[in-house]
Amino acid sequence: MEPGAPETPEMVVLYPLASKRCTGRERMTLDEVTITRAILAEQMQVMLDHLELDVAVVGGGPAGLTCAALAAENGHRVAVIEKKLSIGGGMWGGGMMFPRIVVQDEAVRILDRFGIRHHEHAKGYHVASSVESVAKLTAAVADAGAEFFNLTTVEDVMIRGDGRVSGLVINWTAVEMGRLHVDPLTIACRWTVDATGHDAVVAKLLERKGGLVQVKGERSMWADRAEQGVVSHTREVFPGLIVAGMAANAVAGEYRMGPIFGGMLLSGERAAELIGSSERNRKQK
Ligand code: 48F
Repeated sequence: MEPGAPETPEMVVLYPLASKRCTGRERMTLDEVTITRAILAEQMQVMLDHLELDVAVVGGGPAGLTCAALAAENGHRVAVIEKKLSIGGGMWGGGMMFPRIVVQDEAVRILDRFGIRHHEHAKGYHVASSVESVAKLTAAVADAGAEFFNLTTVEDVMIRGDGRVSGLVINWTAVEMGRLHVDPLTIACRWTVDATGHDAVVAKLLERKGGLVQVKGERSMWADRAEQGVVSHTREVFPGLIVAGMAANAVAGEYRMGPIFGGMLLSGERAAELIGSSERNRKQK
């Protein structure tokens, strides 16, 4: 084929200017409409491909990201739905805007698994950069094949005849912020992970809609107790709905822990394990 020749007749129609390929020596001519079309067409396809998920992780904080990366590594079709522009939740800011997090011995293997550098400040207390932690967890989610839907708010769940949470009702965060009256859309998922942090948004939705889940609300600071609790409170609180991270402690009426993050990583790992073992059992039946 001649350098610069359009590859297919369809390309000429869809991308009249872009269809002339750059040979490497000449500068390509950029076409704004082609850029627009590329974004719209590609993202629309990504959205269509993710209308039916194995795992929808609501909230892109440390617990949600860990869960999403590990669930996707296990072969599940996973998406992270995050209402803010940026992924990372409460981890970016470290402690009181000092961008460092502390991770205890038990969870250091998770830092290592995702290539997050750390060093031991005092015996058992490992320190990592919060920015590096978010970046590497986020990269791990992407590398494992999960998709991100940021700027998207979960505003309700779908529960049909089987009595499971089997889907999420979503809308653009901008619609919520603008208090606009715009109907949402719905995606289906076998598993929902409420990783929305202190607010435990999905669990609270179920509480409001018929008291299907009880959210006791988190208690004050007690790092040691809270860090232990967050892993054991990571569980299926309603068919199809797992709570992870601070949402698990909020549901259980457990303490908070501040900027120690081992429990968040371990809780995300536990959520992925619960999904994995439940799916294996289901497939064996
Ligand atoms: O708060 P967040 O980081 O939750 P986490 O993973 O970690 C908690 C720690 O950051 C910290 C702590 C550790 O010591 O206590 O607070 O449990 O992340 C929750 C994410 O959920 C998003 C929110 O923007 C944040 O990024 N989120 C909240 N509500 C919704 C949502 C919603 N309705 N739809 C989508 N995302």
